[in-house]
Amino acid sequence: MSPRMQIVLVFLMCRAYFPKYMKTNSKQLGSAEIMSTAEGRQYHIGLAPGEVAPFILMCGDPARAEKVARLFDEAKAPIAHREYVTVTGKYKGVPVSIMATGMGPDNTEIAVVELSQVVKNPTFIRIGTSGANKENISNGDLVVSSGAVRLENTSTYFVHEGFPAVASHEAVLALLESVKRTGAKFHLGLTASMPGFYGAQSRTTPFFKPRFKDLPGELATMNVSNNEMEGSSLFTLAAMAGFRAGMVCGIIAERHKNRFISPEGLAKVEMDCIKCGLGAVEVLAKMDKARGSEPYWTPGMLLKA
Ligand code: R1P
Ligand code: URA
Repeated sequence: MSPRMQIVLVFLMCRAYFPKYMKTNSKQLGSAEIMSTAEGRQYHIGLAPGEVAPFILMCGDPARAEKVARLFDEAKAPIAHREYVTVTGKYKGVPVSIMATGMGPDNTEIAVVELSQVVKNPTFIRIGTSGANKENISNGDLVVSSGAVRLENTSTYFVHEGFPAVASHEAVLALLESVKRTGAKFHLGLTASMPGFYGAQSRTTPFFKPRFKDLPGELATMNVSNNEMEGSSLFTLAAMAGFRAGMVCGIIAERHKNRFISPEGLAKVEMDCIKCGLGAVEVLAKMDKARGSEPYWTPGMLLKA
């Protein structure tokens, strides 16, 4: 048999015995668990390797993603699939992507799992909005999260109830450095991540009375700064995979005074939050350079620089 025929035969045998790995149809998914095509395109987010940068900003709202992309030095065309909208470009020379995930921990789970298949060693920075529990935190402030209380249950399908949802120390430091530069009032603290906006955050609305009357008040007594919906699933999954993750949120609701932010205030705090996230990417890129081959960034590296 000619060498060429031998190659064809081996290929046909592989395809018969390992169909999962030998797809010829580029739209065919690997299996019902590995939800990507042979070229690595992911089922929900619609992205393939090479289309996402290792620094990934995330937010719920696609309109915010567009505002972020407008601040890039250069940006490729958005890739939109279902509620996931992604733009990849550069900020201050650093390759970066912004993904709008839509709302909730379940959307975040899909985003993190699928993004992890298309980009090596990602760093996730969530730039969100949130409601304040503590009286010293007001509309227009920014909160950098040190960790998140896992009040959602998406993460419990991966880890024990006691598993901590913590932000990576490098992401926290970079966000703190960056948040100072925005000029906004800011806080560092714990965030609670809920699986919903109304009942799960004790909002009483016509027809729908929450089961727990005052979660924001209770959380304030535990020194939990703010509430949102994605942080704990992001931190949990990133920690499981050994990736960095951080979060900064703009405060748009004072739950302690039952007061929502003004439209002008909302536009400002959203932009402050975006700038904080982008600035953190810039800082992290510098920290990575200073770190060289060291596994973790430590303050001693400043002394050497
Ligand atoms: C609720 O209004 C949404 O806003 C917050 C919550 O986490 C939830 O997604 O974040 P985003 O502003 O990033 O969407
Ligand atoms: N996002 C939330 O999840 N809760 C708030 O109170 C405000 C924004």
